[in-house]
This record gives sequence, C-alpha cells and structure tokens, in this order.
Amino acid sequence: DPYSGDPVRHPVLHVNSQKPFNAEPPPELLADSYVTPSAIFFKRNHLPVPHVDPATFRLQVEGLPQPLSLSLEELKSRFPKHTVTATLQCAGNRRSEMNAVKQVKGLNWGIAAISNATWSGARLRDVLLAAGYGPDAATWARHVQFEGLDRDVTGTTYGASIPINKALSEEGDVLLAYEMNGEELPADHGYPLRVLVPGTVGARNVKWLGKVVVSGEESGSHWQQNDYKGFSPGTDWDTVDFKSAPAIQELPVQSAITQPSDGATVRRGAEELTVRGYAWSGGGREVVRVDVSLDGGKTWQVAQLRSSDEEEDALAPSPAPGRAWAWKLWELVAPLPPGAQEVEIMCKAVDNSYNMQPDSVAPIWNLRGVLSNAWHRVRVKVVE
Ligand code: MTE
Ligand code: MO
Repeated sequence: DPYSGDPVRHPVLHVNSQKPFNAEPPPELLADSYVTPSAIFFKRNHLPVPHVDPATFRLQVEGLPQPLSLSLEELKSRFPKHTVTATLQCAGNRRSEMNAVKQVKGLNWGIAAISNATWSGARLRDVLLAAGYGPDAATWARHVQFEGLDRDVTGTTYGASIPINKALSEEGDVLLAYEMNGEELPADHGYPLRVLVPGTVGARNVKWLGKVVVSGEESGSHWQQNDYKGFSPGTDWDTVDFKSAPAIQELPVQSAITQPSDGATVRRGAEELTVRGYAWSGGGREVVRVDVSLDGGKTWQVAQLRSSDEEEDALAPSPAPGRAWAWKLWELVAPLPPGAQEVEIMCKAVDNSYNMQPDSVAPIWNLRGVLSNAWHRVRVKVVE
C-alpha cells in the first residue's frame, strides 16, 4: 500500500477521501481562529505523502544561467526569511453545491476546502535572481514550473506553474516556504518545502517541492493542462477541449456561512441570531464588505469584518494595497425576522475591485465543479 507511510491525522477532520488523503475541518471550527491551526488546515493530496530526508534534500533550480542545487540549510541561510499570512483555497471548495445542481467530477468538498496560515521561507524572487535571472531571461521567460517529490505508480510527479511576473514581483510575496504557523511544515503540507503563492489557487502551491524550472512554457503536467480550468455550463465531457481554457490562477471573490449550519434549529427566545463566516478574494484583492440577508435576499445587513484574533481588531494592520492575501472573518448579530418559522440566511462578499459573487449556482456550473462561489445559503428552523 503506497499510502501506508501517510501521517496520522486529526480525528475531527471530515474525510472526503482516505487514499489519497483529502479532508476539511468542521466549518464551525474553521471560523473559530483567524489563523487555522495546522492540524485542522484542509488537506488536499493527489498522491501518497512522500518521505523526504531533510539531510539529503536539495531544491533544483533550472532554466537560468546559474542552475542551483540548494540544501535546506542554504535556503535558510543564503536568503532572508520572509513571513506572510495567506489563505489557501482549493479550486474545488464548495463543489458539493454544484453537485446538487447537476453531477460534476471531483471530490465532494463542502465549504471548508479553505484555510488561513502564517508561512515563512525564502522569497522565490530572491532565489531566481541568485540563479541569474536578468534582462536576457526576461526576453524568453514566461512561467515558473514547480515539481513535487510525490509520484504516482508510473513515476509521474505532481506539477504546476505560475506566470513569471507573479514569481518576480516584489509585491507578489511568493515563498519557498519551510515553516507553517511558526513550525516546520507538517508532512501533509509539504515537508520540508513547498511553494506558497498568495492569492493563487491551491493547486499551484506545490508541496514537497523538488524542482523549480524557469521556462517559456507552462507546466506540462496533467493538473496544469487538463484539470483546474473553468468551462461554460453547456460544456460536457463529450465536447470539452481543455486547450481552449486558461489554467486557473487567481481565484474569484468568495464567502460562506460557517455558523449556524444548514438545517440547524435556533430558539426564538434567544432573539438575536449570530451569523459567522469567512470571506476572501484572489489576486491580493481585499474583501471590503460582506452583506448578509436573513430573509432570503429581500433585505441585507452589513457584517462586521475582522482580520485577526485580537479583541481590539482595529489594531490589526490593514494589508498593503494589492497584497490582501489573508481572509476576513465576519459576524452579524441581528434580531430574527418576526414570525418566521424558517429563516434563509445568505451571504455575499465584495472585494476592492467591486467584484461580487453570483447569486446562484446554475449559471456558473461547470463539469469539474471548480470556482463554486455563488451566494452561500443556509436554512435554519426557528422554534419558540
Ligand atoms: N502539491 C503536491 N506536490 N501534490 C499535491 O497533491 N495538491 C495541490 C496543492 N499542492 C498538491 C500539491 C492542491 S489541488 C491544493 S488545493 C493544495 O496543495 C492544498 O494544500 P494543503 O494540503 O496544504 O491544504
Ligand atoms: Mo486543490
């Protein structure tokens, strides 16, 4: 069993698939902490977790005039350590809502294939400059490809790529990360090294990173070429042409309700209803507002946003423009609509480009069930 060496996982996780291991935290725990504890951070593995010996590990950097082969020690000592708090979201987060409209292919994720952590490592930019990136490379280099050390039975490794501009930008904050939440990376999250691409879909954040290649081409991997792409609701498996659509990089604006859960019962006696959730947008766009409706969308109220675990959230520094990599948690405390026996709660977020979530799933349905970001809805029963 190629999975027999996989690490032990936290029992509270909701498991979508055991081999490979794919799991998400219970939504109510997710919004309990601004920085998600690593043990309950969602886990998305396509292959068995590889065992990497930190003593012999080398990161290969190829495609530039001075190829590098870097040990962990060299990565830590030769390049300044940079720390970023960033949210990772799988392209398939909330896929189950697409499945409810019409069957799609993929893991049936709920609303918690998203988590937020503090990551530290060397800037990819610094490493590429050390490998001789310069005006000459600028004439041909377009993408940075990443190769994982995890492989399938045929020896094929996980791979993906990002545009070179993102990798080189001083404001891009792309890390070769060796720490998560102040500790070395856990096995499930890429020990000893992963690339962390803030604002970019989870799939490009390659774990157990073994090789970085600067290239004129995107990664040729299955996951870059024939997966993680969006299509029209009218495209089916007979007509889909994966070459016709771009690989997902930045993700659209997203939010969901983590409390109360769908089908929960609330007491009218409590009078005030507390609704909580998360909101995030890709590409470093900051969520500036979350609207919440308690009456199926007739009226809306603005939720309170927070970007730390502090009581005095006003003290939390606001992100630099274009570098809002981390989510906001939000809360609305409001009276229950009078007389209602059932309440339909909805939320929708707005980012600083005024991108908003679509109101329903059907118009954004796609055969792979990715980019599922319609207004999130939960129904609760009101009892006296
Ligand atoms: N990197 C490798 N090497 N192998 C993988 O299976 N899965 C990708 C990405 N990087 C994957 C990988 C996908 S699809 C996602 S969503 C994120 O890792 C999940 O990161 P996490 O498990 O740390 O939450
Ligand atoms: Mo993913």
